[in-house]
Amino acid sequence: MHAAQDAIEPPAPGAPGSEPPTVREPTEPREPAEPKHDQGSPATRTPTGAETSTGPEQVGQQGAHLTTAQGARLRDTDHSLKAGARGPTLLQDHHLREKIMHFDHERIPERVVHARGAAAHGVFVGYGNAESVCRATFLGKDVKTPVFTRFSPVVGSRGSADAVRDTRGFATKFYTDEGVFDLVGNNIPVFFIQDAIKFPDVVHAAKPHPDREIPQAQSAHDTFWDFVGLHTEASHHVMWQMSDRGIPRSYRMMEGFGVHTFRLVDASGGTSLVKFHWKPRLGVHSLVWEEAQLVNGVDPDFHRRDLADAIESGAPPQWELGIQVFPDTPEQTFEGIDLLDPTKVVPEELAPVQPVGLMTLDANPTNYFAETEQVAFHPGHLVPGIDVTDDPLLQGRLFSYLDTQLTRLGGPNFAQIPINRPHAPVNDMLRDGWHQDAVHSGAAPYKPNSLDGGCPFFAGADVEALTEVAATVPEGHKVRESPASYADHFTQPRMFFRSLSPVEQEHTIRAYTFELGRCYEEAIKERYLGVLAEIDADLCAGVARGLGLDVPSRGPTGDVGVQRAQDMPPSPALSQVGQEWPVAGRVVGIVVDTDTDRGQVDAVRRRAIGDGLVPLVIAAHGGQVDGTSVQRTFATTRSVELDAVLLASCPPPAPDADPVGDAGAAPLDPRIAVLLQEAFRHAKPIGAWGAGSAALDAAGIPRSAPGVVVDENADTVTPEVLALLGRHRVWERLTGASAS
Ligand code: HDD
Repeated sequence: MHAAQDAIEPPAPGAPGSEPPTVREPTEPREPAEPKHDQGSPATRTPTGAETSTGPEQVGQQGAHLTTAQGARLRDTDHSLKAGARGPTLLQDHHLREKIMHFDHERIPERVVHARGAAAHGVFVGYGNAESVCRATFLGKDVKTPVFTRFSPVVGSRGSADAVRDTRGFATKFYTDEGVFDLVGNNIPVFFIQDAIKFPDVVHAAKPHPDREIPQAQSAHDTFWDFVGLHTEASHHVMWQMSDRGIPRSYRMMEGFGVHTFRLVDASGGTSLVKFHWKPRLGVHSLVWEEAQLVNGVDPDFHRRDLADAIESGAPPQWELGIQVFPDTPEQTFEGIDLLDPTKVVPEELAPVQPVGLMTLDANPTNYFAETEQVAFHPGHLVPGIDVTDDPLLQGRLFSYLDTQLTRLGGPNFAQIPINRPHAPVNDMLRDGWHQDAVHSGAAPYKPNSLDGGCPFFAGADVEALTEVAATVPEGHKVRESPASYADHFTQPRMFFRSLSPVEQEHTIRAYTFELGRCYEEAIKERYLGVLAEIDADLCAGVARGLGLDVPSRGPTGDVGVQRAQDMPPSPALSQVGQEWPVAGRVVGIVVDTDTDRGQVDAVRRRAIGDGLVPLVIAAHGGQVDGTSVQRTFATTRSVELDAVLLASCPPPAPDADPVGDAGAAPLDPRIAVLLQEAFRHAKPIGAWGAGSAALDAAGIPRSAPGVVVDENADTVTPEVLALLGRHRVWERLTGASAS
């Protein structure tokens, strides 16, 4: 390990910010949600708590009178002004014209990528241990900074589904005392391309086909695989996407990565290179493929709902911000890895991720459009102590994010939209333009001036942002080419695949097989098999078998001059299997009926709530069953919203339903049979006691299977099931041909 990595210490256990807040009892699901606290009187602060000088930003529905936009009171909003009850509508009806005009313009262009998103407010608390490498004050010990984080699939449009196979955005706005810092990352630490000039190309390839605009929100189509087969620098990113990382269980259970290498500057001007990581307290977990497909039908808003419910129920998700620190050498490499190449990771085993602060997301947005839709991130929003590097992907992004907001948010004043307003004082010399909210005083928005007393003044070198670090710019001719080190496209995907557990490898093989299997062009499939052959022979053989094609004998034929794959040691940190994680915020279904022992169910619920879980009682009908409140009925629940199932009964089918299960087994409601079979296939822990055990037999689930816990009493079953939940899934069930 290099000395630069030793520079900071992880926080001591018990240090401020290192403990999760106490989890309150989760609220029971309810529809519709209670009115939000701020649908009342106008506030004088922005949604993130910044003071506003331009009047009320949060306007509720509960004023005494309905008015026009001009404040004129209205007596009717249901009838237009007409010449007689059956006569034509009169142009003079201002309310009609204003109402329709405004409605006609309610939509703004969706983001060209990351159109669909979900976001939350929170706070970041610095541990104070990064001060030796970075002078940004928000990393200081116990410094609290408001944040707003938006998560987003990349490809789908605003109305698409959440659980698609895709990369996820992970963008955080820190409203620091020194100005806004945006960390605009993804849940995958590498990117498709090495140079921003290719971004329009990769997005055109990934988006739906231009003729029929299908498929929506997925990469399983010809243009995507055509592009990535011909641009093999994408191989590493594609490998992550085809792995379980491409279908996260929850935004709360995703890592985040700044992707690029950034430059940190310390108080005396010393610099280091750094990669940013977000580590979720709940661990990194994924859906299984069949589950993801069901989710997209059953609950297309699965991730959005999960984030909002967890926050509302008092289980706010948390992530530690971590950094990998590298010496700022002229070569800008570490252990032979080019730090300016955004298709490469530095394995954590070579450069440990050192935690420098904790983010807690504890408040849902009040208004989706005002906050989640209008938030404008930018990798160039930097504070003193954090600087960019020459990574050509990052350099291009510095242009794109400013530019896109002009169209999306309708002009150059988007920094004045409440969600985007800095908490640090703003004293720019930018003036006028569409949607100018400020009423600037003064006569001389230029410098130097003598008319406004010379104001505003310049900052000292110790607090200025956007510092020009005296990094050496390599001399040479102007060229359109990449450095030789960018030609290694296969070493790291090989390392990634070989770092996965067998069950994760199997999922990855199936994902490639499915996606390529959805392509029509044989040549595209064959070309990509060539890429896989270069990465790993078993991977290639598995996919070729599924496609019914020959294993190619040659490597890729796409990019010219690409290097052969080298062997790197595997990085165990890349696997999601084999660790224990907190279970807070997980959902446990409890199936009850009139024969259920209510005392036992109450005890299970108390235990689950005590551990921060969300127990859902499931019964044949809503309301109450023998005094126990029901949260889901057999008609309104599906297995995919549950992380584990507990059976306190074997509810029989409705009188008019067809019987299911083996002859001789107790009759079971077919919807519960399906729920159990899915939960079993998706390797979820299942527990049963008393009459509940008979439901297992009726659904054809072996009592002796791994992760199936059966006993006479809930007291013994529940702790075992919750312990299994800590491993996320019963991985043993996910091997073999029947695995999902
Ligand atoms: Fe980007 C949005 C992340 C490369 C151009 N990007 C966007 C968002 C995230 C990322 C999380 C959504 C932000 C939000 O929630 O509003 N993008 C990345 C990462 C990249 C990356 C991690 C590579 C490491 N992006 C990238 C390149 C370009 C863009 C190379 C263009 C040259 N990205 C955009 C954009 C978007 C955007 C078109 C769409 C909406 C927006 O910016 O505000 O400008």
